[in-house]
Amino acid sequence: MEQSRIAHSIGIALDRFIKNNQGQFQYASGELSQLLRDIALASKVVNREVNKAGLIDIMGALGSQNSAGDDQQKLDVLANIRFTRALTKGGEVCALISEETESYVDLNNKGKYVIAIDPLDGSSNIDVNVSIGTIFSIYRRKSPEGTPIRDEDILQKGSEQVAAGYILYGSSTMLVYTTGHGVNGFTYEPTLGEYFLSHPDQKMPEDGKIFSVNEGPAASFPASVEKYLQYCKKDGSYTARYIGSLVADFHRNMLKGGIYIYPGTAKNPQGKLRLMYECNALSFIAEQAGGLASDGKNRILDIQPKALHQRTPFYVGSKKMVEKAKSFD
Ligand code: P6P
Repeated sequence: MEQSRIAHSIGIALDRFIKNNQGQFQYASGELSQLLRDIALASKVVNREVNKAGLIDIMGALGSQNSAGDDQQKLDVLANIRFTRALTKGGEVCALISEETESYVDLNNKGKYVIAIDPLDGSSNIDVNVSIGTIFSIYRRKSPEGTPIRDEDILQKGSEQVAAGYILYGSSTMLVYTTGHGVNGFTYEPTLGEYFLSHPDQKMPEDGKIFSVNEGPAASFPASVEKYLQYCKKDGSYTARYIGSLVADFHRNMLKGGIYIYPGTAKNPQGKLRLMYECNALSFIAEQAGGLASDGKNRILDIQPKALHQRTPFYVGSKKMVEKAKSFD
């Protein structure tokens, strides 16, 4: 019997992949490797805690609120601690922007990078065993190393990202990231404690038939969104899929084609999702995979942030679907 049929090859390990491709990264080679290694390490710890959440007392709300007044789940806070610790130890990060903290956290003013992170997005789904995710953006600081952090380091446009990614804690755990040279997906093998390349050079289908929208508040959607949804429904060949966990909905649309829309509503006129640590990262990945990301009018990556936790309407997914959705006014 052919040996390959006995021992099927597994993809290249994340560490090796980062090293093999660090030449593409425009800054000092070892820095990105260290940053991504720190994030991958923290994600392995979070993955372990997410997977046993039903067995130990870390489910449910903590009884506190985050900067936006959202109820913090115990795992939100735990994940924030894990990522903050890993990035502090790595020494490469000067400032950390997190959904879980009001202001940015000053980690090490000799660090050259700024990270914006949603440590555990969709955490209200933990108790019902639905997939959740981590979303991160990596920026290069603008101010000189060793000097105090400035607003120009923190409030950078999404187009300034040097890397971005997400971890999906789903039926399997995946880390998907880009450094501006395409998108690659890695699947975690818990028995080996390693991520292995499973989705090389991911491309988002140019068109699709899946729309991901919570139509509960549809009565207060902008007319353009209503018209687009009517267009899809009238066609009869579309499917509505909404997991209620951004990373899971985004990842499915990456693989199958689709559009995710979180528009402005009466309750959230600027939409619910955050520009700095949800939309920018997924927009960078979407564009690198051939998709589009818009606020309904403008390219997400061109938006100049004015506040850490600012929200934006979010249309992201297959190029032709986003273009069609934007064509309605
Ligand atoms: P709604 C989770 O709270 C989240 O930030 C995203 O993961 C998800 O897509 C969205 O909000 C769900 O919001 O209003 O549909 O429950």
